Amino acid sequence: MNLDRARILKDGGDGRGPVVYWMSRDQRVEDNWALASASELALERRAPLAVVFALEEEFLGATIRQYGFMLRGLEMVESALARKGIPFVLLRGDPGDAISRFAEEEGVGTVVTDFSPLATKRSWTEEATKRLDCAIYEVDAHNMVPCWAASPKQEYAARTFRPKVWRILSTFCEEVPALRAHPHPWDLEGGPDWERLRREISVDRSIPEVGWIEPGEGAARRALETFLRKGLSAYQRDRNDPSLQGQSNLSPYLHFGQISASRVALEVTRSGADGASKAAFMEELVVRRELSDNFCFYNRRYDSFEGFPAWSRGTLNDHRDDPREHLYDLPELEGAKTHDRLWNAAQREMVCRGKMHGYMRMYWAKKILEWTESPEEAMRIAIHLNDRYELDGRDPNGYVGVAWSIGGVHDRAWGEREVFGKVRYMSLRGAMSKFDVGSYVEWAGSLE
Ligand code: FAD
Ligand code: FO1
Repeated sequence: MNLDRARILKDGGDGRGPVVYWMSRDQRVEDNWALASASELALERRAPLAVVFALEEEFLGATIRQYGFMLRGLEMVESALARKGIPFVLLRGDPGDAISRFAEEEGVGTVVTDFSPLATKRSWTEEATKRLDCAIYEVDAHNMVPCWAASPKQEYAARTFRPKVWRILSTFCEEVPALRAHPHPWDLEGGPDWERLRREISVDRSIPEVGWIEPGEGAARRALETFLRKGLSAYQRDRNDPSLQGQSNLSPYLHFGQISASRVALEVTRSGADGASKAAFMEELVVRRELSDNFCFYNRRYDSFEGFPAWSRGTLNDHRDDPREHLYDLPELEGAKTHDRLWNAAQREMVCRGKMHGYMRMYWAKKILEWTESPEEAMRIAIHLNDRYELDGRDPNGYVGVAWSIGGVHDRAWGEREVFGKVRYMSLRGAMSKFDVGSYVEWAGSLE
């Protein structure tokens, strides 16, 4: 592994004792640099190895829809690890605290964890780092180019980030070695009773799980294969048409780390699909996705008005008191009760399927700015709904997508108009000129 992929958070103890991979963002066994490095360290030291997941039952507005998807995926992680002789432990409670206690009780020698730029995971990791006596390493197992190596600062736009990432991408794109069976046993208490856990956890159950997408590492690989076979060649043409199924649907898997972005990139590059479509897909997967991590890593206000660039704060302030033709509150928006049938259809798609089409996400968030009292209120509502309903929500891509739509993050100034100021506007008429709005609305109306 390229050593820039890992950071030492704390050097501590004599290194003796079992090795733990504290899994959080990268919930998979294959293609996982954090797990691979924990395994290599444990083999080198002839020490036992375990994977520990700390379950926090109130994570950024997630409901049983997302917890169900995640826990079913983790159940498969446990089985795959068992085949390699590696125990999987699920702890409950505040993750920073739970990991520290576990490490102390079990005499752990080293903890390896994965990386997320979001405040919640950062605070868990800080807490654990403060309390642990042993060493703790952080491995960016999510990004193709580790976030800290891609750029040392917040980037203005895709155009400034793109050349930096592409320049060093090849130095990080190696195959992760297949996980080896672990010969040093660790007799830990058996894994959870999954059925019972799903019944028992105290999470919001008002938003149901969805049936159209199967969770887990195996399902993620099958979804990728299907996309390579049937979708990729038309990606360039169809991806921005919500009345077609032109996207890969990989975002729920990528969000929960059930598939690695590097694996997706590798298979896309190797495929014989149309070159323009491959390039368009790689731009989203490599540049746009990793740019979101860059923003959240270097901008602590990634989910608020204060995180917007100065030009957009200025222009939105200038238009703060502009009259709004329509004003809706959260229940009206949540219930898809606006005057705009296209917006209502997108809201229904998210509520019923847990995944809104990418083109509609931009339109949806921009209309929330247009129809609420302030950009702060628009941010709050858009993030609340995105995190509550989307399978792939609670993700840097979500915070940046909302901030791009409402606050011009990574975008440029456009012609000035009411409410939006110089932030890019999107209209129903524009949508109607791009795709068959009627067919999308009809389809969304048929969803249950
Ligand atoms: P595909 O088009 O098949 O793309 C493949 C992958 O590329 C995606 O899975 C994603 O990882 C990446 N990607 C594609 N578009 C973008 C983009 N605009 N920015 C960053 N990465 C991208 N994405 C999320 O993963 N989670 C979210 O919560 C989320 N919320 C969004 C909210 C708004 C308001 C907006 C404008 C965008 C949001 N996006 C979010 C980005 C994008 O819409 C989704 O990643 C995409 O629609 C997911 O579907 P897919 O996997 O089928 O995409
Ligand atoms: N990670 C954890 O370590 N523990 C959790 O309990 C947990 C819950 C969770 C619920 C919804 C969701 O979308 C993600 C969740 N994650 C959890 C994963 C993770 O921390 C995030 O994906 C990253 O922080 C996003 O960058």
